[in-house]
Amino acid sequence: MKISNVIAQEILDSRGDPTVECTVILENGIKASSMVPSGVSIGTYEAVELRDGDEDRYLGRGVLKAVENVNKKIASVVVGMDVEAQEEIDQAMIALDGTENKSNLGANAILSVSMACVRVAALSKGIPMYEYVAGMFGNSTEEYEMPVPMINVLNGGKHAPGASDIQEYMFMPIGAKNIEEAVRWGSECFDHLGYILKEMGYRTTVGDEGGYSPSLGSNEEPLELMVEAIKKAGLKPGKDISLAIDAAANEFYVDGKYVLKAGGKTLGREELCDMYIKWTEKYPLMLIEDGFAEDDWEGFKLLEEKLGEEIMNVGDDLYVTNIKRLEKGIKMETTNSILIKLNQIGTVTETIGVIKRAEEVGMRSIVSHRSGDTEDTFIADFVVGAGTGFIKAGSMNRSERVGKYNRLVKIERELN
Ligand code: 2PG
Ligand code: MG
Repeated sequence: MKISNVIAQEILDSRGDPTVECTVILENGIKASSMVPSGVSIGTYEAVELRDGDEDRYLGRGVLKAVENVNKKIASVVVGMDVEAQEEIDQAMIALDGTENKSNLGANAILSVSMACVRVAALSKGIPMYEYVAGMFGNSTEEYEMPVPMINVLNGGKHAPGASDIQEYMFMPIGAKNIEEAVRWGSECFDHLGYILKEMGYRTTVGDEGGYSPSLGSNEEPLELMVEAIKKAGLKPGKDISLAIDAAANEFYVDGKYVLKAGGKTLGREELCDMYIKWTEKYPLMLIEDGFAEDDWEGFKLLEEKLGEEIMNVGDDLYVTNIKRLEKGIKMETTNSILIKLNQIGTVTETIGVIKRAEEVGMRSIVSHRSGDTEDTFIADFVVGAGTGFIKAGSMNRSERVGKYNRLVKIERELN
């Protein structure tokens, strides 16, 4: 079915910052929309999110230029194209942009169209989006793998200034029999963690991704409290629920050193690695994301050599869902896993390419939200269709996070 129009508009994300929503309309009259998320701990090598820079509106964070780029420039090339020709559509937008990092049209402009095409194509075919995505990957549409969620219950770093240096502490309900149970366990443990913090006299206000943001004065204590919360919920740490962190170490990397405010330590690459090793020995920590800064390939490699057999060593800002950076990581054997964010690269086609390449070499992919997200549940359907087995979608709190979990539970029920 041919695209008859694409219309973008400026809306707000979960931080109240402007972002792009695009509606794609087909010749049969069917239409669907998608909303682009936005990060705050952004990797240097991410595709460019176009902002107006006009200080009179939203402190310069408006996206009217990106909106106009969709409505005028992108519309002029994609209108008339077959909506199922995702690769052609994405390639046409990449060519129109003409830059390496999509700084001309904006990755936010391009991705809004790319995502909306997927959604409207599925709708037009009368199938669920996850099934359509499975088809794009060449995956089975008979059997689906539901993902293990990474539930971010303690926020720090740029997502909660004043809390821990480590940006995210997550529950991974690896022992749950299905996504419904995983979500229930996550919610129960999140509540228990809240009661524990309250009893200790800490604040239980939440950060950008819906996790608590206490000032504990230590980066290790959160792990201890999480284990306690798992036990309080009547579950077994390491068997039912394991732990994960996203250090987002870029954010505390200063002049070649890792500067941890909580605890007042400045660590070199080896010392930081030793800290992670110690944590994996003491706690059921099964995943470390961005343990090192985005250009500290040697740091990731060191962790991979020491712990690659035991834990998921994940690159996020390291790879920025970019095939070139992934290839470098594959060559260097830097990590065993990669975080996937559609807006880091800017098209669905390129995202699929990165996931497929990772799969080829036995690396695991985790489909992820951004800290500034929206009510769009695109990644829930996307991860089920992609079948990567892992999703990172925030806490059991704040609707832009819980919405993704609700959608996953509904998909599971539908499949059963
Ligand atoms: C991350 C993300 C999402 P942000 O670092 O993994 O949790 O944060 O969207 O701010 O980059
Ligand atoms: Mg990250």
